[in-house]
Amino acid sequence: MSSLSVSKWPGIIKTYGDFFSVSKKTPVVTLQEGNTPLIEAPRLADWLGAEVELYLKYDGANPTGSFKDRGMTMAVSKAREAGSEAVICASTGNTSASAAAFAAHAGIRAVVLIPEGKIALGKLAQAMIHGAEVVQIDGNFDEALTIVRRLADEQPITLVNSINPFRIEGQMSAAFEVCDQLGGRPPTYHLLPVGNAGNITAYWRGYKAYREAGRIDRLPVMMGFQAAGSAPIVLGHPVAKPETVATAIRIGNPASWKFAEAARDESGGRIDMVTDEEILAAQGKIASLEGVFCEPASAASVAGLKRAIAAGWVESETTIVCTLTGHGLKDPDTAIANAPKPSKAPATMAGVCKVLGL
Ligand code: AN7
Repeated sequence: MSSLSVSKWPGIIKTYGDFFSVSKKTPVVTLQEGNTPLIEAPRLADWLGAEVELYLKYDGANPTGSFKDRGMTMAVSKAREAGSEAVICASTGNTSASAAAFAAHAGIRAVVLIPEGKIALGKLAQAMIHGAEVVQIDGNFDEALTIVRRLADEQPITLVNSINPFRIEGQMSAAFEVCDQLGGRPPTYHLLPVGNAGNITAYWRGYKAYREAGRIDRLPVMMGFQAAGSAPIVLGHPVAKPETVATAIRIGNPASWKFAEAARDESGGRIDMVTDEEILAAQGKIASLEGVFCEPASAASVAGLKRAIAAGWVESETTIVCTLTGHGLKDPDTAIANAPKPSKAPATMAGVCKVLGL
């Protein structure tokens, strides 16, 4: 028997390739993304006042700290297969961090357009250190996306936003993992944040593909949550100037709008919104009750669950999965601004004891 108790996880393409548009010829560019924790969260369920089996799918544990790596391994591998030497994206931060990392790993050029001033510090640091050409535009995500779509049409450069179908394919892997980790069944309800709406589209396609393949025998109810200041799907019209503390989902005209509505309608689910206050409260509770640090946008799933429970949209004695899409360290500024401040003490044991009430 080997003395090793762990094996090398080869990434999502090698693991779930049967479900993707890849062949033996596809040069797989992987950072061993996927295989992220599915963490039971009983203390959080108590806080929510729900008699349910609650799990957190912690996709912040991916190599660049967000779920985007699942789609990016596919997008960059397929770009390499097609002979592309450059990728481009617009991003609220995580897509650019992931594109920059995978492009670096593949040895190709990455160009990223980000909204000026509204990108979390960690994400900007990632795009910069991986050597992407970072352009901050004097506008928001939706405007950046319009520019890169046109650029990719006219220049020999591959668009790696979630309009790229390979991105959505790769992101289906999160649904596969959830089913596998639950022992071959889907949750009753799956909740997640919605920004450009690619991820809810991917999860729904993933669950349907897994049922078709006979790996599960039913489908979950999908629930997506936008931030109240950036809730075009809920309002039924684009939002010209989206605002929210959850900068990752500060998107006013989602590219996969129609697919998100299809996921909602086909699954008998909902797309609703949560306020910044609810998002930050949920982020704090996930961190302090379960030891899981996610970024504000991710907490929209748990804030959404709180709403759903209050509204009577979820039955008890069910299995619920909330996806935490990004790591909390992405946005340290928001965490520090909303958490209790450190106490100050003199550099003596007596001084420290006094502060601690010991
Ligand atoms: C942490 O990086 O759109 O609904 O440009 O970073 O699939 O867009 C990020 C989106 C949720 C929303 N949580 O997912 C980008 C970007 C986090 C995110 C979303 C994003 P989609």
